[in-house]
Amino acid sequence: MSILSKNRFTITSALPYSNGPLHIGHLAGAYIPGDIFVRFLRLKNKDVVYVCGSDEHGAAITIKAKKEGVTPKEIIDKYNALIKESFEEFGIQFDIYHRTSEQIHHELSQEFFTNLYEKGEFVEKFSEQYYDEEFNQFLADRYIVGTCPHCHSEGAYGDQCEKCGTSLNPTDLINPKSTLSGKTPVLKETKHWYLPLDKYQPWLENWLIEGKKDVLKSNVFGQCQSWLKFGLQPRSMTRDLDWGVDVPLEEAIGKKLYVWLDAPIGYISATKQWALDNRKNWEDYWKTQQNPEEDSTLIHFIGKDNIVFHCIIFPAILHAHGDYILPQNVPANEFLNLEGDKLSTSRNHAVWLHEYLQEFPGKQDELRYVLTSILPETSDSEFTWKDFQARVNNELVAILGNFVNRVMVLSHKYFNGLVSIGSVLTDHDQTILAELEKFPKEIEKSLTQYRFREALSHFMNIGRLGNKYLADEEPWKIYKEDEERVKTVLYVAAQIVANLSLIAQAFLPKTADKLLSMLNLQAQDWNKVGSDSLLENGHKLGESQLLFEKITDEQVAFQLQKLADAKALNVLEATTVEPAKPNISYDDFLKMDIRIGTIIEAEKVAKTKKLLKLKVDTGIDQRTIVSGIAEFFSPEDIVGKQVSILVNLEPRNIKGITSQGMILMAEDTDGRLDFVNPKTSIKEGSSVR
Ligand code: B3M
Ligand code: ZN
Repeated sequence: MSILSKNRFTITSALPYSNGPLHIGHLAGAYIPGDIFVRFLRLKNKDVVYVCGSDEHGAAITIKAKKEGVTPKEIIDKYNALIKESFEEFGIQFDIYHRTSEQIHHELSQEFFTNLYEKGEFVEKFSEQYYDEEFNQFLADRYIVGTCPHCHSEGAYGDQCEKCGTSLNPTDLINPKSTLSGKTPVLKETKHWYLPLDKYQPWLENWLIEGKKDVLKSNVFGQCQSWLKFGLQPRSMTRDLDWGVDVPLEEAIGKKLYVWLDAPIGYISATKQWALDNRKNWEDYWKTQQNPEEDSTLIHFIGKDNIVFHCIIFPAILHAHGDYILPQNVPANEFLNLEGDKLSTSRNHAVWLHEYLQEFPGKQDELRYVLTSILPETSDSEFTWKDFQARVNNELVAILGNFVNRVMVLSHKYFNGLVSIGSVLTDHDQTILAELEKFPKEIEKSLTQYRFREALSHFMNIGRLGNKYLADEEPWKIYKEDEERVKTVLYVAAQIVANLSLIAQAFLPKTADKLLSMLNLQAQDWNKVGSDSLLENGHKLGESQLLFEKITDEQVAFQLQKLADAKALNVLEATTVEPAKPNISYDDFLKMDIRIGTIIEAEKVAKTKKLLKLKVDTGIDQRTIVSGIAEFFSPEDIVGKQVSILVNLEPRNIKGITSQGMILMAEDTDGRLDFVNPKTSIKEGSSVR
């Protein structure tokens, strides 16, 4: 059954963290698809609310604040404003762009927590959490990085590996490190409230795997399937953090809700605020209705790294709460790459929207068009500036712009902008109009299956149809001998332009406005699309306007240079030696007991890539030390080697092994390691000062 049999829709696009500006990857992931879909639904006269807002909690914000040396509040205010403006500029038509720092959101999030708490849904657990002893604080997921236990890539976060998408708990990480001090964190006991995802597994299997196998896109379904196959684990819904929504419990003073508990509730609180502002009832858009037929259809537009949260965790929360509708679909996109490399905020390898707006003023639709043409709908895709130029010049300018321009110019030149039917329609005219009539259905079909690239190419094919029609008829050649025929040709051509203007409302809002004003036509809904008489006989066209301009080679070169400069800066930064740390006293130095010892045994630590378990003769004793050097040294090569050892470092538990001390290593900026050791053999136990 087509989704269009439904009347009411609740559409969301992922709430961006307000810790940085937006880039093209954001647009291509969750916003352009969501916006096109919503525009289409509105053209179909559906009752739609489209919500979004800034995600202003979690470590993403506090880490950024720490980096910039300002308060989290300053960070969220700054980026919320910037992000909101970018969305407006690109015509992303949210009904509300809200913020999770608003009171109404805190209250609703706490209501969810309390509801689940009172029903006894949470499992309370004392657990050991990573704690940074240097910074005296518990470490939130994003403050811990390490090796992913699934794909073994480096730099996985405590809650998720961005390489393979697996959702993780911090203790799953191999060789965890605090991002605050760079040190290995210690485990310390704390109490938290867990959502028993394992308990909901059977329900999820039924609802998601059984119920949605023909609904979800294959990339989304595949991910869900593999998580469920792996087996869901309880997940803590609270955190030891100082920024976020307070846990509404006496005994949890100082703790906050997990950001992935409160963030999706942000969709609901945004709707609540919008309803208050617009005399609507928010429950119509979120609660189950007496008659299930009247339930709103909930659709989440997101990027692939958010799939687990929208397909598994949030639905489980809504289900546990009860009375709420569940997502009908989650058409997540894969990732967009840029010039052969992953988009990266930290490496500044990106096309920032606020910069694009300055460098290409008024050209929002050009970017919308190109991004829509290459959306990573089923697999990762690639943006290059050359391709951007080619698509703008060869498609927007040469096909759409050229066709519209010829119709406008000729109509004004020959008939003063009057559209009139002239003589009778020929067979050719009839065929063209019949073809025109087929497009809306095709586009509708693509859009309802979230195939936006395909939908856009149908749209452009209407422009191609128009151009071919003019090329076949050559009205400029027959004007002298058969003016009436030229009238008819331009009448047919103008109907094609009129159709383009209505369909453009879904994809290219600025272009649609220009076209409508050029045609002197009112905006109209999707029922009118496909019609062969959008412009009446005798209609007067408006003024012609420039639709698109060519992107020049200089513009492309400038953008490529910008990316190259960013890359060069990164290389420079990466090879720059770290500045010295603050001075310490001589006494501080003397606290470290460093000795020369000899490695007498060495073996790999099972299931890790980096760790070796060493037995070392320190002169004082023979002890076990776990060292992260396996990528550079094999066990057989280092037995018998003399090394420097910090012998009075507190013992630490690494992968279930008690490590008593640390082997001192030299590490260069590329992360290469070597021992700090004497040139000649020195007696074990000799001290290093
Ligand atoms: N802020 C994560 C992200 O931008 C997060 C999305 C929340 S959606 C409820 O990837
Ligand atoms: Zn991984």
